[in-house]
Amino acid sequence: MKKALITGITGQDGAYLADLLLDNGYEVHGIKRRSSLFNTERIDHLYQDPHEDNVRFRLHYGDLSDSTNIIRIIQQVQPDEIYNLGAMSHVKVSFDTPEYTANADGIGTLRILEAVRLLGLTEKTKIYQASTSELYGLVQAVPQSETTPFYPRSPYAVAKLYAYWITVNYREAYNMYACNGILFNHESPLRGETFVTRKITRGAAKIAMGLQEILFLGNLDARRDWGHAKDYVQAMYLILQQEKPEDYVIATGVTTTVRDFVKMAFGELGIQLEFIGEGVNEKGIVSSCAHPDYQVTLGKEVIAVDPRYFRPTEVDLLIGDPTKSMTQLGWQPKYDLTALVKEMMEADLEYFTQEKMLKEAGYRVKNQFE
Ligand code: NDP
Ligand code: GDR
Repeated sequence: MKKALITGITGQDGAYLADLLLDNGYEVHGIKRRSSLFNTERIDHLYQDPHEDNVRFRLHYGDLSDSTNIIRIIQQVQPDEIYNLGAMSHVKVSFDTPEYTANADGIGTLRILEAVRLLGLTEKTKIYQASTSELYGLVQAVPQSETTPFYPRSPYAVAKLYAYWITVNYREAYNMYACNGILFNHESPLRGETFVTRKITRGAAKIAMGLQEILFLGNLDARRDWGHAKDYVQAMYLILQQEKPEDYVIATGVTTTVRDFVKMAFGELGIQLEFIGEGVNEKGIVSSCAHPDYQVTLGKEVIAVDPRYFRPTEVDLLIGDPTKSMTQLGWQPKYDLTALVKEMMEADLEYFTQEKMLKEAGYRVKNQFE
């Protein structure tokens, strides 16, 4: 039975990847951080009592900033495959915590590679590094492919640039099977609540249900190539099943503005929005509502711009060229953006329907910080 070790298993991609690898017959080990609250909500359904026999899913406490911890876990597990998904993954937050981001996202990758080398596992263990379209940053050429030059625009992207190149370097220097998946934005109902797509689907659901008046967003002009996380973890797996280790772009090849994503999300609820004004004065107002139960009135402002969400340096346009992954890996996404938005909206509507019922029954609902 193959063994996989996943860093970042409690995150969006870690949860989908663990599901996939368990389905493929793997023994799956994950590294989770100690937290004062439970942080395993996305993988709770995979829990197996460690006291039982034939357990195929185990968690280990750890942190990418702790070399000895990483070495010990890799020594204990002796994985065939490591998926390094752990990271401080929020671009805007990386401007507030640049040093920590460099440590976890940049040096954390080195710690994994070095542990495999020191433990003499270079022939056994294959490594997947979660690289990102943020590496392209300031637009040099579109669509972005494996050969497009990088120009990172945030402490997050700069840390990931180090991680990208150290992965390439260990592959070339020590003949390791180490690969970068350069993944464009991918979303799902499990997406962290402060990334723009999930913030929008949650906001739209709450506004439609009368739980929130207005949704504040940042740059509505930014364009992203959005796919579904379920499709993208399939690509991660395929990248480690090839004869030769190589780097691959994973993307849909379609780009959409944040503004249009907002329209699509509200559109799923039968609510049409019209955007008026410009820059910080831009507003999204309700122009029609086909759903009798939703408490939105025509002409009501539901979207406003708050410069607090602007980034000091922005990535304006991402659009990936997935030709290599489609031809070499045989990778094909099953979801398009319409199907993604629909799934996310349905999940958030269901969530807030339950929350509304709890609220009406007198339960206190959690605070939400953005
Ligand atoms: P999430 O933010 O959902 O998950 C990040 C995971 O990393 C969480 O499990 C988190 O733990 C863990 N983590 C954070 N810091 C550390 C640390 N110091 N040590 C160990 N683990 C840590 O990200 P996604 O699942 O969306 O992304 C997975 C990876 O792919 C990330 O590396 C991200 O940068 C990269 N990526 C993501 C893309 C996307 O669109 N989603 C696109 C391209 C790349 P905890 O739950 O405790 O916070
Ligand atoms: P991104 O994702 O920075 O591309 O990084 P995010 O969803 O945070 O932003 C996408 C775009 O939307 C604009 N935006 C807002 N963003 C947030 N978070 N909140 C807002 O209110 C808002 N309003 C507008 C942003 O300015 C940006 O242009 C994600 C992460 O998953 C990274 O880890 C990953 O590497 C990249 O995708 C590919």
